[in-house]
Amino acid sequence: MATINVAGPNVQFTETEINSQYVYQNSEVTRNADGSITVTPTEQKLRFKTGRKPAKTGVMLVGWGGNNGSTLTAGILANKHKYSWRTRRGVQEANYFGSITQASTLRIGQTKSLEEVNVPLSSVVPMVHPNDLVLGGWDCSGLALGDAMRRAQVLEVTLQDLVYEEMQTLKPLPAIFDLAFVAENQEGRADNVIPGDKKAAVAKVREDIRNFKAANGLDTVVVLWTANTERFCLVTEGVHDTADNILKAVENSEEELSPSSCYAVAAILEGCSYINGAPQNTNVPGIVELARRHKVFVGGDDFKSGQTKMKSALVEFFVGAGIKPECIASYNHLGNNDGKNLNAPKQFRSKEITKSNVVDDMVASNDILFPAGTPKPDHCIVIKYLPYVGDSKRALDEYTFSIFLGGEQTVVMHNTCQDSLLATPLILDLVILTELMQRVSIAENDGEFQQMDTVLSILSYLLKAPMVPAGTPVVNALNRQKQAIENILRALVGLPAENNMLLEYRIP
Ligand code: NAI
Ligand code: DG6
Repeated sequence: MATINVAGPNVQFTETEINSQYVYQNSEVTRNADGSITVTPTEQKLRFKTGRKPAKTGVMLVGWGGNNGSTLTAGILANKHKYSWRTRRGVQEANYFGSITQASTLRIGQTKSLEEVNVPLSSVVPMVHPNDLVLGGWDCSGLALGDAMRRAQVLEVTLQDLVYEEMQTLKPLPAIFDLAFVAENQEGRADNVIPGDKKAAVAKVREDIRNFKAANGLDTVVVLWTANTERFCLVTEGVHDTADNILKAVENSEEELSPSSCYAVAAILEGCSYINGAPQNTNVPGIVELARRHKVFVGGDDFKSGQTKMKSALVEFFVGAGIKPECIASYNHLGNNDGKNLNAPKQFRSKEITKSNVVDDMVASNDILFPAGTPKPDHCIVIKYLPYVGDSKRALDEYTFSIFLGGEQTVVMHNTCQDSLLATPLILDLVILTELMQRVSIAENDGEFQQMDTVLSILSYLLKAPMVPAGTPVVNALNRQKQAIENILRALVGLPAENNMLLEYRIP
């Protein structure tokens, strides 16, 4: 994808870098003792430096043989080979629908004759193309990827047949596995496990990353958890609280150190960013400190694919419209292995947590609808495992709102889709944006360039319970999250944030 050219004094393109100067305009607010509010506009001079050449990037998936992992692999092969396949509706061609970097556009401006111009998100600054990603990873089930794809029952059979042979050559590496963290019903799947204790397993995974990088001549590897949802680990002082204690916990093969945290430690020690696509609390404070020490990114938690994405758009919209959400009932049933694992109470609880907190910032943003001390909306999450429907997840949502003068509005939504076909494009975006941010550095005034914060909160749009740097607000509102991505991309090439004032159309 060709990138756009930006002219003007705020950006310089060298052969290897894009250097931009950006005035970050913001507002500082003081709450006064008498209850009034004083707002002071602020300006901060920033400089961004972006490497122009995307790194040769590898992705190591934890849970490679699962529905998401096998679907992602097949999807990349289908696109790379430009496959098309017959379906009952006609011939289908490979695409990357559902990925914001590959299939969404942003308004870059208008021509002199006031024609609005939209460009692909991926054309603002150079990004890795998904077809160029090298995939690898681990799974506690040793099935080769072709058979894993068939087991998943996600893709059209005609597409499966096209990619099967190539996928059969791909085999997941043995996993760090501990049945104490996933549902007992997963035991039968675990035939590909690293023997020995957690210390030995972390060392083996580190070696796997080094081998993968060398064998494929990669510049960088992103490690991403798309394995089963674990129960939350019991965060304990002396074990999970600092980088040194986490390293000690690995050394001691600590029982309460989850497999997902073990992969995180291995990734970070190998200089790889680590993203958690499931709900559990993998990135405990000690992991974040370790990542900061090694100057890599961590992100999470839990892909935001369907019901929650709709919720974080809808509630933002209704609260913004001055309509008060009173009650949200969210029901799901599904029949894939994710549903089977979530059938166990502790693993369901992890998912319930990430699905539950997604309206908090929107409720807190409006004290006309929600005066201090009044209850938040009733909000209930139900997930049921019904094997027959497989990967075709059904989500039913009922929203009840208070409207003008005590009136009531009820909105009901029914969403049916292949769960993994919504989730896998998010994996691409998470990796592509992470690789991009690895090439970006930022400086204040004449200060030194540094990396963005270790906790990569720009990924929030893609995740249900976004991790943010300690002490900073969590934004769940979907539009705000998308705007953050788009405006940061614009800043990288010296363009002002999109303000949608459209004064050029309004001034006579
Ligand atoms: P899946 O159950 O098909 O795949 C998970 C894979 O992880 C399995 O192949 C399993 O053998 C493997 N595994 C389990 N423990 C492991 C370990 N310790 N090390 C290596 N591999 C391990 O699940 P699916 O549908 O691919 O989802 C993956 C994760 O993503 C789940 O945690 C799910 O909750 C989460 N998620 C999925 C979404 C979706 O729409 N598919 C959306 C949001 C989150
Ligand atoms: C049922 O809720 C199973 C889950 O794994 C979800 O399918 C997944 O977390 C996606 O959730 P959402 O809320 O983004 O559709």
